[in-house]
Amino acid sequence: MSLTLYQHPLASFCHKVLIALYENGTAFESHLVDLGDPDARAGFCELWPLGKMPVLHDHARGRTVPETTVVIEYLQQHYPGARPLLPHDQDECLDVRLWDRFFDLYVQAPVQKIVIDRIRPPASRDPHGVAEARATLATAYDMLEPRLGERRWACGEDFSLADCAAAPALFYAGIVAPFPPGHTHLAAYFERLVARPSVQRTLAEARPYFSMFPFVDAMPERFLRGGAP
Ligand SMILES: N[C@@H](CCC(=O)N[C@@H](CS)C(=O)NCC(=O)O)C(=O)O
Repeated sequence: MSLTLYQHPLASFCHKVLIALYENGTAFESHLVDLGDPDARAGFCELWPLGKMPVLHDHARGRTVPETTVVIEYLQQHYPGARPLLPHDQDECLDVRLWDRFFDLYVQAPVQKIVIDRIRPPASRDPHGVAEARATLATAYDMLEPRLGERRWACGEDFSLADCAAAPALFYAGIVAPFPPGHTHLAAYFERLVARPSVQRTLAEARPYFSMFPFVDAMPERFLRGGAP
């Protein structure tokens, strides 16, 4: 097996790459990284000293590839499947990259801020930073609502890199900050995402670990239970 993905099934950025792999049926070996284990963390940091998951290692080409967006572009270049996740047209590609950045930076990042704050000792919590993160999420939801009224997927009719980023970002965002009731297009897009087989498979693999999620108390029963979305 040429490709090894260093990942953890609960981690949202790992979901982004898993969805891309499953969309194209790309063969890979999974190496579960427990960053709570000091030896496992030290070993993983030898691959990528920043210690951020996932990281792809390609044995055939002798390359270690960190950063989810780069990993997915790498897969498309060197292990293309039937379903390209970046368009060939360069202008369309810019749009896909923009919305990929949007979901990573303005949905996933605020969610991480809110989640990490919950597990900090009370004295080191950051209420101001959490309020800023919640405001960013609210703006992101407002930006997505009209856009998703006009498109099936984040950038049009084709499922893309941007949707790989959107699925885990909105999955965890919707738990820590539920979509406002009037955001029907956003809610409908989320349902399309979770109905996608690649996303269902990723969530099914995460399910045994959901009890470790700091906001598990707010997770909808249907995700805890599994089965049809
Ligand atoms: N920009 C990175 C973000 C990766 C990231 O934040 N991964 C999280 C898991 S969802 C992580 O490894 N966190 C561990 C830590 O910060 O110690 C990417 O796109 O790969």
